Amino acid sequence: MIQKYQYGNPIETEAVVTEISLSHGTLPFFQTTNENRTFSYGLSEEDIVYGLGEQVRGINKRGWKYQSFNFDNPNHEEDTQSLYGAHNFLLISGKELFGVFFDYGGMVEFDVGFTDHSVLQVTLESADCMIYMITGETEREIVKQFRSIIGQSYIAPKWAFGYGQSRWGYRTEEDVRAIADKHAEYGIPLDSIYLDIDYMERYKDFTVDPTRFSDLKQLQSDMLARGIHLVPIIDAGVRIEEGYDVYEEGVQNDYFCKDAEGKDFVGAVWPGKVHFPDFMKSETRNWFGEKYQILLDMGIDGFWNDMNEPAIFYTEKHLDDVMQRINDLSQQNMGVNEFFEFKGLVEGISNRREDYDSFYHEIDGEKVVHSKVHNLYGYQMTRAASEGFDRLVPDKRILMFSRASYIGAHRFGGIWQGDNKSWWSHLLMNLQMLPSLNMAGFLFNGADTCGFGSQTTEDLVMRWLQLSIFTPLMRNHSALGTREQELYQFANVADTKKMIEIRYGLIPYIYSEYMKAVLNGDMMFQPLGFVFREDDMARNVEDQLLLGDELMITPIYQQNAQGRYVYLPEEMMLVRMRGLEDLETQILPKGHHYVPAKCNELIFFIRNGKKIPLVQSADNTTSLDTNRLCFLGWNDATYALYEDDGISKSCNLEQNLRTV
Ligand code: MIG
Repeated sequence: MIQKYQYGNPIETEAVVTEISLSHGTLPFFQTTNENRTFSYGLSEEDIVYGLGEQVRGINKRGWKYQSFNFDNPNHEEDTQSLYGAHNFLLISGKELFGVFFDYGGMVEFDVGFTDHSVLQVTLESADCMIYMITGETEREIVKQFRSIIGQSYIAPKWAFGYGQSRWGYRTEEDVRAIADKHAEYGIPLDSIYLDIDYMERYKDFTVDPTRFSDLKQLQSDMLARGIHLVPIIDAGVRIEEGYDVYEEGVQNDYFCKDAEGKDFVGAVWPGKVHFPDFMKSETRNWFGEKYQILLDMGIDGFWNDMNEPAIFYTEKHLDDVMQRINDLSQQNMGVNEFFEFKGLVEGISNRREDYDSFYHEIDGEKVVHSKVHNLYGYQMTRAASEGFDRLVPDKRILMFSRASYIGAHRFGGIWQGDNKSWWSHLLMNLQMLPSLNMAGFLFNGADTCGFGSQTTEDLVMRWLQLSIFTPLMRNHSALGTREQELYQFANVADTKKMIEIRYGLIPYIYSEYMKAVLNGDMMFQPLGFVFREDDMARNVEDQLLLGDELMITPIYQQNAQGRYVYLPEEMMLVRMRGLEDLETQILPKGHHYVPAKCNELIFFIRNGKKIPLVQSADNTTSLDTNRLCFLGWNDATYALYEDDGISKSCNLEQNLRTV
């Protein structure tokens, strides 16, 4: 059952697409205080709090405080409170069982038993929101109800399930060709190469640098002939430059966000000074969406939208103030206090709350300060792109994923988990975010595998691949200046290559599970407690997940570990794989086990009485021979395989399912 409650005058987010009539009684479970801004729920000892989508910490969110306020934080750690997305859905399971969605585009604070371990407290910045309360028999069923009101998740093209290679630092056409050649030389399957900001001319959206990429159309067509798709980045900010059509059209037609005086707001990001498109306006969305045509016409069929929290390096006004103050300080004999003031001034220059309070959107003719709808910005940018694709290429799926997001954006694109680090803790966090992202509708997702910032290591590369093998997006991406981490940069390339081959062998299964989850409004990755509901041991597992109804994944996330402890809530089949044809299986009883797994060995489990399909690997997804299926698991089992052409938009579950 779903009940909808209204407080104050909420700004429409369009997260929910189903008409639901308002309930007028009091909100169940919660105490409402602080003039309807704070909602408190008394947690019992056994309660688990799931949800919050893209957030730090565990599958069970209890014991920390979180903030929904989309934030560019490439240095996030355990004590971080907000990341790139805002997904205000919680599912409480214990004494009571219910899901709750705080539909609110501004800042929300979730104190999940941080101040008091027995109190969950949600505080909104203003008392204007819609709250959806969902009750049901099981966790999975509650999620399905929620998903049914927020609309069907985005469907990525099948080629996007292939391996992708990316790095901030590929600067030229020659760089791109070399990446493709190297993968071919080593026989590493590859479906995509990502173009980061350096393909653009002075970081201007929808331009291509003519000297470094003299003919992108030709490059894309050469790459496609080898089964490789180029995926360029698009940033939120539009460079201020006379003669640049996107800038000039935006100014002429009032497509940009305004400052307090009504002038186009100026911030600074990669291109230098920029204006931010007002994606809250449908005119702006229509216009920006059609700009992708320039790249679509070159044969490009995939994009990633970046910097759309939006990230702001600095604003002119604040920079002036900072410079002024630093100037004053430098005139004095700087003591320790002045030194720390100076340090703080410089460190605090980017992504400032005051800057988000200083510009405006136009929503239904009204001027609305950005911070009130901050969390919707990346969502509406992704929507602009997706609706543009619907008009420009109505019959073809285009790959689209975004960095910033809000619930609702899942209908228009996928997401990646933002800038992580080449840290073992971030490998575990990658796993822990998967179910909460699925609850919020984000099925096409993945993290920068092997880690974005910081220096990766050969063993981290291997272990991280052993998780990414299972996620829809499998993209190796790293930051400028970090250790190069294409697989052939390491001595263990023969082993990592085998992991990529296993990925390709699993694609029919991964794709099928993804599509079933999309079309059934279901989860692809579930916490163990969603299925083994009466098993307290299973309910507390933080480092294993169920994939579909067939698998339990158990990646290794500690350096030098030669295996790991695994909890089996039922008898299962252990699979240990060094390559597609180099594997052993063993049936293990319910209970705790230590499972050895050397660095080059992938381990996972097949659930009792189930099987999964496997195929031979290939150079890319287009050359996969999906007619010759092999199976892994219980011989007498059947599997419902979803298959389609992977590119057209109409996807019918019944027609495309077959029992194998
Ligand atoms: O300020 O485009 O998250 O994936 O490589 C950094 C450069 C901007 C952030 C993205 C990252 C990308 C990088 N971008």
